[in-house]
Amino acid sequence: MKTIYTDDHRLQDGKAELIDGKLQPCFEMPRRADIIIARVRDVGLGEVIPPQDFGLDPVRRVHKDNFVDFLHTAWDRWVEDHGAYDALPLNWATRGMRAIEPESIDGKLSYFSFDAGTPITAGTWRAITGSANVALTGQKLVADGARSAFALCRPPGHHAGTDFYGGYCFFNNAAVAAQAFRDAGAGRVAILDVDYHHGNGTQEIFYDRDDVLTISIHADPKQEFPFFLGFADETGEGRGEGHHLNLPLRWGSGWDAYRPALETAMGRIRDYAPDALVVSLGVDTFEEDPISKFKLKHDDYTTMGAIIAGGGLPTLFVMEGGYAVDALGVNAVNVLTGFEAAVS
Ligand code: 6XA
Ligand code: ZN
Repeated sequence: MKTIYTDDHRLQDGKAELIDGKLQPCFEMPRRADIIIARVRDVGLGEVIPPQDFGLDPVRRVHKDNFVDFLHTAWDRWVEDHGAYDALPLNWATRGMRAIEPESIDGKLSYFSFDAGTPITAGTWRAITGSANVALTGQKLVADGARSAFALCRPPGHHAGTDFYGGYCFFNNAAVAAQAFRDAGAGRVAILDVDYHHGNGTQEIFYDRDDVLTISIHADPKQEFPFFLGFADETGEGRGEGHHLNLPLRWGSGWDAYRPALETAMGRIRDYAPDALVVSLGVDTFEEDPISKFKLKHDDYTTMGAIIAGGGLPTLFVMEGGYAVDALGVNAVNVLTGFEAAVS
């Protein structure tokens, strides 16, 4: 399996996120991808290639123009007003307020974000366009006939919606890739999100569509971030009705609870019979993850890869979360080697 990777991810190097009532060093740090690419090379997973530049058109297929333009200009506008320190929002429009896009940069940060954990930095734009290109390059490999590819995206993407960012995510790399599959002729595409957190952005982007099935296995939103989406009764709307599946699990869940959910997800994917599968690959389900409360172990990721391979589909893996940094390479690459061992 080929891996698509660029050092440009290091340009997203936020100083601090608001978490647990404190401004703390960002969990979503460059070392995450450095550890994963080192493991890819150590195990000899396959060739590591740089991304091609696809421009912004494929990004604009799933994100609104005003959102893309905001991300493009946010850093410069922030620096004009506040100086060269990472940009974080201060407040949000809640019930009873009006979500009208403000003119000032502070207001725009509030309008387009949903948390205070996702700093916009000097290098954010180059990192997020690089990350989207990593996903698109992987998509092209698979569309051109590869059985699988690993898009080592960083920053991650699954929390980003048509016009919002948060949860360390700016552009929804998996959604951009899924749309690119459709635009390259795939009739139906499935997205399986195995990150610990609900893929709220991915769901929002495709919620009224029947050409992209989205499935997310995640911590129950009654307990866990992002809190306000990912409940089991969300099944899609309009044409999308029945094309979205949420499988929330309680804090403390281990492989015994996870495996049946994954089997259910794969069963639904089989019934849908898509032309391609995009896997939002988060490994923050690991027992030692510092911000999560599932209990998966190293070997469970190998089994996960084998189960996903059982779908028999052209498969693009897109990196999402995972913060037990030293174990990240082993866990992420275990999914990929588990997948490869099961297909060959
Ligand atoms: C709150 C938690 C952000 C979760 C990011 C993540 N700062 N999403 O891993 O999948
Ligand atoms: Zn996550």
